[in-house]
Amino acid sequence: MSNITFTMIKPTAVANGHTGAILQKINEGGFRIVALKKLRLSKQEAETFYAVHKERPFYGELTDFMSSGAIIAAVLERNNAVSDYRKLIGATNPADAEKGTIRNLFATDIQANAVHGSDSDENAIIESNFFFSEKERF
Ligand code: 3AN
Repeated sequence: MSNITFTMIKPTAVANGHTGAILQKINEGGFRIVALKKLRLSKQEAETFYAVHKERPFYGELTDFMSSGAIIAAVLERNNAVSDYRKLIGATNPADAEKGTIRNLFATDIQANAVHGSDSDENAIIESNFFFSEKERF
């Protein structure tokens, strides 16, 4: 049980002006922001980040989408960070996401589902390292 997770606020949620509200939900959920930045992924960086989904039918669309505009990347700290953050964001498909979760409030569809959240402690570390050096964490 690690105490960090990695999140991205996805391009549509950033473009629709939901960054502040999502960061507020993260704060209210008891997560401490260890690192934070706004950037745009290249198609190639999106492909590397989502390499585990390479064989899935939506891989091309997903990596187009994730490189289509600015995102917010962050490392979050809290006890039981990975599973408690996934509770806070709700199900992958916003139609199934519980009321009050980030995806229920801010997602438009299964692809533009507002935020990413790591699915394991191991991936939280790999994903955090993909975006942030030690000097960018506090
Ligand atoms: P989660 O983000 O909840 O861990 P994953 O890992 O299954 O879900 O999927 C990664 C990302 O791929 C999702 N956040 C979503 O943007 C996209 N995705 C997942 N399933 C689909 C699908 N059926 N059609 C289009 N995009 C999808």
